[in-house]
Amino acid sequence: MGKDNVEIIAVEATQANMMDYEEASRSFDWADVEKRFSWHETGNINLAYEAIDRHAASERRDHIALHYSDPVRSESYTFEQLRQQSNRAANMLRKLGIGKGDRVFIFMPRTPELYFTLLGIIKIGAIAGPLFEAFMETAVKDRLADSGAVAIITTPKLVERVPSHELPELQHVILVGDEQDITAPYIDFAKEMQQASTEAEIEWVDLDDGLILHYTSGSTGKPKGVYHVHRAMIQQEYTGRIVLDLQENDIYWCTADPGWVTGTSYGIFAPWLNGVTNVVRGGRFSPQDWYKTIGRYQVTVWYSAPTAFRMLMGAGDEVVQQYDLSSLRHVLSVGEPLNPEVIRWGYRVYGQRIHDTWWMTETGAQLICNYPRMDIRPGSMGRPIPGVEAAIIDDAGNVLPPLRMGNLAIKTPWPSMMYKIWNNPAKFEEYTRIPGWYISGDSAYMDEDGYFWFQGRIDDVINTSGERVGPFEVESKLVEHPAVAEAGVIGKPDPVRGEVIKAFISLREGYTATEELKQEITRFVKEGLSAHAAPREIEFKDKLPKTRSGKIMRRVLKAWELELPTGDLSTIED
Ligand code: 6R9
Repeated sequence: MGKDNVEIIAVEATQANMMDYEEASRSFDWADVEKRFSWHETGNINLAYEAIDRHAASERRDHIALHYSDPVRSESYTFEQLRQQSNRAANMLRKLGIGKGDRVFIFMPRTPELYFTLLGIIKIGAIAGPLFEAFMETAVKDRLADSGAVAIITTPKLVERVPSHELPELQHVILVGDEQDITAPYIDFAKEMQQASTEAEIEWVDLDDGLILHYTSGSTGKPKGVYHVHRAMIQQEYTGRIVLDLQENDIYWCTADPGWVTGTSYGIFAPWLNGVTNVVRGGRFSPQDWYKTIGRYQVTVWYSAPTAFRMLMGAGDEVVQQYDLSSLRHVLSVGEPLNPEVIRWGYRVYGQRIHDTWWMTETGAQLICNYPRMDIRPGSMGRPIPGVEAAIIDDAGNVLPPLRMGNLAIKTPWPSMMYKIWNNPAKFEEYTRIPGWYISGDSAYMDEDGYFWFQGRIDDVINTSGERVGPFEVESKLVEHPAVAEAGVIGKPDPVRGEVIKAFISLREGYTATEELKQEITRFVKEGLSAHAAPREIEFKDKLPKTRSGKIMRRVLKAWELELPTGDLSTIED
């Protein structure tokens, strides 16, 4: 069977594979996974201990835990070295009086210091809040204010975007950078780390104690703080084994930034809970550097996102041939629909099936996946992993038969499910409004063999390059601009980014629609919120379609954009 024939991926299904899956699902018990953790014996619970210290106390002590590189730095750390560095970070934070349950944010580029700090936060039982380096002032402020963060670790450059004077609860600002750039009241990370002991007591916690807060976007309101607890480690370890297929000598590379849940659950926790070497690459995306990274470290398992694969595909087959990718044995994707075209391309040029996985910030770990021994149906997200039950349900909570489209729902609970939304119990209830089910907000259908097929978001959340952007957050920023009267923001389909942000804007009296004004407004969002939230396209309108209650009807804007029928307009203003 030649690899040029793409349909092989879909028709390789054998009865044996199917039975393997059925069998695993039948005999599955989360209690068996729990037995793999040291707390099962000792009763002492802390994710950072399981991820680092446990290995440092074993024969894997001197095994490489982290290979880090960016255009200027290149460093490697063993599990024992990570144990020591994260202890230093824990001591540094404790010295400031930070402890269990405190929210501590990290706002810096991907460097080893980020990883030491995140582990240190977890070791003292505090709650880590990772932020994308790309966030501008409003985005940073909203998240710190909502969470009541007491400390932030950032850099001399990025600290300009931390409005301390508007954040009364923020007591400590720690800077990672050159000493001469750091003056009081800022704390010098390097100096504190150097003085701190490499030994630290770990704060033992309960499985339901706070671990991490990931802010993510919904269709209304400000971004919400998705609160995860230490229990999540059970599913992160498990999916690391059965979905990522991590084995003792693997060299694993997850390309995600820890500002995104993929960059923590699978860029930190899953590999280290499994004691596996983790590759982190700082700096910007470039096909050449990415392929070089695979060759240089001999990466075996690679987890990335559709946008990245599409950009790699765009860079062409010739580039691939210039690098050694022969070490790869398992490739996975998450974040948005993985185009069949990309799967075919990956199979042809990498000789690898790209395994799609579906999950969300709120779910904490993978739920519906193509795992190693499963046959891939290009375009499908895969099947629920053993231990997880998924269904398509209607709005009343009835389970729909195969091939009917509806709400993608997961039977509650599972170990890594979010514990709550910070400060916002009402939001949490929206997800669990149907008893026994978690409503994802995605629509999908299931085929007759139990494969799930993603159809879209039920709400207006935009997915651009795999990042969730709430239209409301962008609209709010847009109307802050003096020229903007009203703004409606939608995701417009895009071949590379999945969706791009398009803004419909009505102008205030006295402003004229010009190309310069478009550019100025775009810059305004870029500098005020973040580059990825800035509209790629702006269209000026005299008036925007609104409901009687004054809500901008994004669905109508979308219909305009796609030249589709506008549907039921009974609630439109006039
Ligand atoms: C991990 C992560 C979650 C939303 C989710 C869905 C979309 C994620 C997908 C996918 C199609 C996949 N999504 N994986 N859509 N196929 N394999 O991405 O978390 O940033 O919270 O996004 O992303 O719409 O609801 P998050």
